[in-house]
Amino acid sequence: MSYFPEVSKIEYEGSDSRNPLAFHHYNPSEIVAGKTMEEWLRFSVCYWHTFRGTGTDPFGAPTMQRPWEDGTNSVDMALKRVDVAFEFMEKLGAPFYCFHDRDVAPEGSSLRETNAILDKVVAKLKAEQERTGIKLLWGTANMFSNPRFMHGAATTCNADVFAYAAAQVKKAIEVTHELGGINYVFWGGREGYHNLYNTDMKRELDHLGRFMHLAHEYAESIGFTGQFLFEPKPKEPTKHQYDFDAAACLNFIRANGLEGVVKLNIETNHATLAGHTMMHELAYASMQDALGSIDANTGDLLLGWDTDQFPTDIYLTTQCMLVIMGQDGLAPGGVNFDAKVRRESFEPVDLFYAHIGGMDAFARGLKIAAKIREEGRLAQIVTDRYSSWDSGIGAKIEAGEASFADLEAYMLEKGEAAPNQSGRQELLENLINDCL
Ligand code: XUL
Ligand code: CO
Repeated sequence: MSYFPEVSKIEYEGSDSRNPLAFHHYNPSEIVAGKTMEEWLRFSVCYWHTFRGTGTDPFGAPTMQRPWEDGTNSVDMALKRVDVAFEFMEKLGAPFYCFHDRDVAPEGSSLRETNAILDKVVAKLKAEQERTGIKLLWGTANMFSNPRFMHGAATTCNADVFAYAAAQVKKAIEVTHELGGINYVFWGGREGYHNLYNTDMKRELDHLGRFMHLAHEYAESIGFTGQFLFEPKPKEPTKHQYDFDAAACLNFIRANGLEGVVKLNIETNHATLAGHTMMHELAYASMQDALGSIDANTGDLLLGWDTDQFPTDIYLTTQCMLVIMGQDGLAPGGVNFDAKVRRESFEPVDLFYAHIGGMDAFARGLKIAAKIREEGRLAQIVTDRYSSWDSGIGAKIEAGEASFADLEAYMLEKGEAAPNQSGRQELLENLINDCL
């Protein structure tokens, strides 16, 4: 039984190919800057958008044609969907996938029943992973869809809901471990507030710190060594989300003694919702050794919400890869397409076009970033720009050998600072274009 009968294995055909069901740039075994493309890019398919997305938006009904769906959220449907997912991922040649507990299996009428259903689906996921060699990049728990989480999960005002969330994350870590998951993500969609009049922010954040320590202790106790990752997002669905951006997450991590325990999974559309570029968030996380993985997507310039489109902009993927190559890759993390086809692209084959486009865009970003790094002009310009710090007064300041009084004496003697050099922004933009 095939769910995508019109699609065979997607192969690399090179940049002259006009076959829309072939890679034009992503060639998994091709070596770029010392590693294969597959090693650099570590692509992952997300279960939620790709296999559970219906095309609904706040204004309209589902649009997606998914002939295999029977219109239910039954256990049988969940099991059948595993076949769909693995056929898709195998044909695409994606080495990894990610899921929320509730994407892969429906909830039962009690936590006990829900866990039993999850175990049943996980057994099938495990068999399919073994059959295909596809691995779990990360697992996570959906603690935002069920109405019980309306006030949050780890940051709820309802202690019972905190306990439920703890039980759910305990189980999600167990199944991630069972499936050999390499990372575990915490995205706190409802961990935040809508109104400060009714919110004890200090208490909520203390609870989140407690929750993370409990999660870490439990993971260690069962031998799960996968990397924990926070996924920053400033808002949506909550008005203010505590994991606002990389800086807010890192502050929380340090304030709660979670350094080394939690790194970051940076998502493009979340970065832009926070008023940052993706490159800013990546560079900020990377410079603090906290860039663990990325959710690759993009927003829309004219829509203000999290549209989670597939990334096709070569400048964006080049900027991502410049930072990722700067830290020698993302492993054990990867490039997860937390992206959905738009509701007008409703045919199953559109899922292939979307992923092929995203993978090709990242492959191009990788090759362009490699060229920029190999030419070395960009790095040279940055080195030159800071050369006043390499000797003389700059070197003394960096070495901690100059006090305010020393600096005053230096400048009184000199009378005026050395002239500034041009920032060369236009030249730098041209330099990037030279390598496209
Ligand atoms: C929501 C989002 C999530 C996380 C996992 O904006 O990005 O799907 O990636 O919970
Ligand atoms: Co995401």
